[in-house]
Amino acid sequence: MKLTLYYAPITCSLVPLVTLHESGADFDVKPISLKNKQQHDAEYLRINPKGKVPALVVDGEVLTDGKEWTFDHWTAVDAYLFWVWRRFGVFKLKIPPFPSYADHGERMMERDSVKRALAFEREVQAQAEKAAQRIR
Ligand SMILES: N[C@@H](CCC(=O)N[C@@H](CS)C(=O)NCC(=O)O)C(=O)O
Repeated sequence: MKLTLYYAPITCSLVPLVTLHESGADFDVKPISLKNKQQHDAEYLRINPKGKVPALVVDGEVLTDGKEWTFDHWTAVDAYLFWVWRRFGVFKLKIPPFPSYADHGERMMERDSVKRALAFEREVQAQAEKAAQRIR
């Protein structure tokens, strides 16, 4: 089975990226830079005419909505919770006073899948920054 995930940093596409790492599947990731408006490129619109991430291509078939992911119950929900928790930090919002939610976020940060996804996110952001500097 060939899996290709179209992913953009900071977005909800972190959810399938973590989930794919958790599943242990072999997959490719194609970075899409929202900053550089790559989601509107003709090449990407052929994959996802909505111009949104994520898109997961499974043996040529494109899945574009969270409800269609086929993995087990736990991982996607945990990854979603983590993504929401992380945005409080990324956008410097007031963190809700739910200690167990914060604990969950800290535990997720320790997971190998999350570490790999976030390291990849940093790489993609650095590449997009370099590309943006070349355009300026
Ligand atoms: N679950 C929906 C929503 C996806 C969505 O809203 N993605 C955002 C990132 S979290 C996006 O691609 N935004 C870029 C844009 O709207 O130009 C889907 O899969 O189609």
